[in-house]
Formats: sequence, structure tokens, C-alpha cells
Amino acid sequence: MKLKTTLLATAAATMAFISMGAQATEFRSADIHPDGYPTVEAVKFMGERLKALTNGKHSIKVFNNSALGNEKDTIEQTKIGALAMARVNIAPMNNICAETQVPTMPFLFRSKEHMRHVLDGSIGEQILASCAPQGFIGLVYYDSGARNLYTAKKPVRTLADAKGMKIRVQQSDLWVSLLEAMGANATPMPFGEVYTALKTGLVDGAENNYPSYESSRHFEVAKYYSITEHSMAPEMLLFSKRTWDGLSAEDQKAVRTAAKESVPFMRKLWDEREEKSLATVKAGGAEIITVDKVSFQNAMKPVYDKFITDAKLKDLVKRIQETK
Ligand code: GTR
Repeated sequence: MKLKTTLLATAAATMAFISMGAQATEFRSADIHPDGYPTVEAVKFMGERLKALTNGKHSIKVFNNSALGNEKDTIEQTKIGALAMARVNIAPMNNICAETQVPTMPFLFRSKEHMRHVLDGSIGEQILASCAPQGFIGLVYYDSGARNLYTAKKPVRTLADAKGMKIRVQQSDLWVSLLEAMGANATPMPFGEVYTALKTGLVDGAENNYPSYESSRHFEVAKYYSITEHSMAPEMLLFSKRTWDGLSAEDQKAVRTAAKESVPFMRKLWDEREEKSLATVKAGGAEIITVDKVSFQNAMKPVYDKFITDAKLKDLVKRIQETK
């Protein structure tokens, strides 16, 4: 996998996008999810809109199913301009661009509506723009629902049940602390390795939203799904700043417009998929468990103390909390 990824990255470095003459380009965009997953379909939709807006000049080709590597790999490729776009969760950006830690924070958003409202407004824009010095144009956020804890052998009903459990987390220091604050033993690893890790007992559990728990088939190997709703860390659509700087202002505008237009399309797919995934995992034997959520919430102070340290981040958190 490593070798394959390196080879792909090298080949990609020579063509961030496939040139089709007369400066027409097909931007390459990566995703770890399979066809049909809302993020993948949303970027395809964006590609169609971009083609229409530029009279066929620009389009997008989605490389899904981790074909170009895991999220950390595709973020690196996007940074150097080997890849034009990457759809990733905000979590692997946490160590790169501090502001992205804010929407990842535990129990920050009160509801899906609160999350959408905040991210659609000036706070969301500020966080997207903050990654530019690191080489990323943040185009839009996509929904990722609420993340819940799931385990293979023993159900988690209270905070005490999570103590000492080995739980896979995304590759982010914040995520390690978040699970440690629950008393768990956090194990960062790429998404693609989690199914086997759960099956072989390398980890006791993981955490994710319904659609990912379902599409990854994790429910087959970890059937206790506890509704902790500990984070609503959204998805992000990144554009390589290197590639971006080579586009005309008009083309940049078209890319932004097409990306924005894909958001309501994605949200509709997302809402449908959440329901469908819940039905699928239940039919597949998953047990949906209600937890004592307040006990989890009360344990999160160390995460805020450790990561929301400077005035800028404190102000963002405060503004989000104050947003109705
Ligand atoms: C999913 C998300 C992915 C990835 C994955 C993970 O919900 O859509 O981008 O972050 O979780 O846990 O690695």
C-alpha cells in the first residue's frame, strides 16, 4: 500500500490535473469513501456544476476508495500540488491548521442545525480561510453528523465503561486527548485499517457516524453502538493553493460557486443516508445504546484546556457557543 501510494503520488506530482489542451483541466480529487457515499457524490455533482459554469473548460475526476492513499497522504499531495483537491474530515487537518480544531471540539455544537448555521456563516469562513498559509484553500464543509463510540466485546453505557478500552481514533492529537479524557486508550490509525483492527482485537472499538459505521461494515465486527455524540467534526473540501494560484480569478470564482452549490445537494443525501444506514446496521445486528451523555460531557474540560489555548481559538469557541 505504501509503495503504491508513493508511486501514485510521484505520478501525480507530474500532473496535478490532466491537461486537455487550451488550458482545459480535469482536477483530480481524492476521497476515502466508496461510490454512493454522500461526500463522493457531492464532489461529482460539483464537477458537473463546474463544467457547466466554465462551458466545459474545467471538470473534476473523483478518485475514491482511498485509491490515492489515506487522508493524511492526500492532504500532503494536495499541499504540494500533486493533487488538486481532497475531501477529508477536518480531523487530519487539526495538527496542520490550529483553527480547524475548533469545530472538532467535543460537545461544541448543540445540534445539526447549530452546526450548519455556524459553518455557513462568518465563523465557518474564517476557519476555512485560516488554512491558506499552509497551502490549502478551504472550499466548503460537508456534513459528517455526530460521531458515536462503538465497541466489539463490551457495550459502553457510562463513562466508566470506556475506561482502559483501546479505541481507534483519527490521526490528530486532539482526537487522542479526547478519547483519553474518556479514560480510553487512544490508538490513531487510518480509516482503511480499522475493520481488520476491530476484527483481530488490535482495538476494542472505534467511533464514527452512522454512514461510515455502515459503509465500512464496522458494525459486523463491533456491534455495540453507543450514542455518545461526542463530536460533530465536519468534512472539509480542500483545494491545492499551488493549483489555485495558477487559475484565473474567473475560474477561481467558478470553483467556489460550484463547491457552494454542492453543499445543499450533499446535505440532502446525508440526511437520507443517515436514516438508511441506521436501518442497515440495525438489521445487521447492531445494538443502539443510550448513554449517560452528561458524564461524557463533564469529562471534556482537559481537552478544552489543552487545545483552546490562545485568544483567537477562545474567541471562536465563545462565538460558536453564543450563536443561537
Ligand atoms: C468518516 C469521515 C472520513 C474519515 C473517517 C475516519 O466519518 O467521513 O473522512 O475521517 O470518518 O474516521 O477516519
